[in-house]
Amino acid sequence: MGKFRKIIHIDMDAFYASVEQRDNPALRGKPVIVGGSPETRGVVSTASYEARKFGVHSAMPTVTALKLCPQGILVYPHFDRYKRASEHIRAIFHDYTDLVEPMSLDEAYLDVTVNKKGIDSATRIAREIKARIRTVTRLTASAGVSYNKFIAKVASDYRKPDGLTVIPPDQAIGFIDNLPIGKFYGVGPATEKRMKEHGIANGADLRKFTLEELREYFGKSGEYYYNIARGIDERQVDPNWIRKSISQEYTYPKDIYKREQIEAYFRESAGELSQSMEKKKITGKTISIKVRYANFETVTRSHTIEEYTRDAETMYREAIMLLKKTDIDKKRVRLLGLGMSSLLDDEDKLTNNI
Ligand code: TTP
Ligand code: MG
Repeated sequence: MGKFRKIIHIDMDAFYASVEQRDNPALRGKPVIVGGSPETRGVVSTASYEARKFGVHSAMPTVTALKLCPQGILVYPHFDRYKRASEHIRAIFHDYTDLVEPMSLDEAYLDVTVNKKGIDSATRIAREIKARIRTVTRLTASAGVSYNKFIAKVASDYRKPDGLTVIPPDQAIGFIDNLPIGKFYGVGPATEKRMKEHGIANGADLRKFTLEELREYFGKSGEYYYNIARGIDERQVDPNWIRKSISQEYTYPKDIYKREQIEAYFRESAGELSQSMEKKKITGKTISIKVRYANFETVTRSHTIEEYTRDAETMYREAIMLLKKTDIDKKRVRLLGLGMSSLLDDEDKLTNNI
């Protein structure tokens, strides 16, 4: 066995929309928008590739999507169908290895370094899996093959739909160097903006910064960015991994003290966290805030509410209440953070009818 692991990342193409097109031939080749009703401020879950050409994308309000693409066909989600397709693809993965870490209904990491079929080539396994997914579900998937999770994930997104991208260890740095920073897994729109402020447009730019600099700019994520710029990601494929919390934080270039500035942070952050939870299909009951004062003293405050939620307004309101239990009126602040825990998967909600 070589010294490198063999990791595959599989991600279904326009998943919900493809299931809808599969099950209703009248939708094939058409701009399909899967999402909630515009009347109830619903958002887009996903859109078919035909609809994406108009700029429609996940998490966008359905109202906006229908303005961009008036001929778009709005379909309400059929979670039972997505769940069934998901069970089918997971069964296929387990024919090759039990080291499967599902990230959502349509996405998983596989470690096939050692596999049940004794196949040496991870590329061949990826090809077989894609073919079997197509036969069993009549849907297409894209796959990335590499020696760690980060590169496999980015590779699966590289050529969509129906893509297969293989990045061997000796090509990793070249691949990362040319990768736009917004495509890095773990770099959302807010981080992308800040990266660009530091002159970081791609992987090559990111690698110019020291660990200390990246820690200073991005807090605890700094080390992650430092490593991935070098093609290093030791995270294991863990079949038992369950998310226990979700959070984000921001270190200010200069300490802040104005209440409006602090409230503005929580307003924006609640919106981003809400989107991120929508994407991950989770809700939570415990809202936490984190405040680091200029002297590095750090406090966290949390409150558990009655109902599971990912509503931005609710999280914002709770955060503002929690601020009363801090010294923001007396001390300058260098970092703010917002998080949710006591999480629930929409899938559980679905099956348990909570
Ligand atoms: P993704 O894999 O992110 O998107 P996708 O499969 O629709 O398209 P792509 O070809 O780019 O992979 O998400 C999988 C499914 O999860 C998606 O079909 C619908 C759902 N989802 C939401 O409900 N809300 C969201 O914000 C996102 C991103 C996904
Ligand atoms: Mg997908």
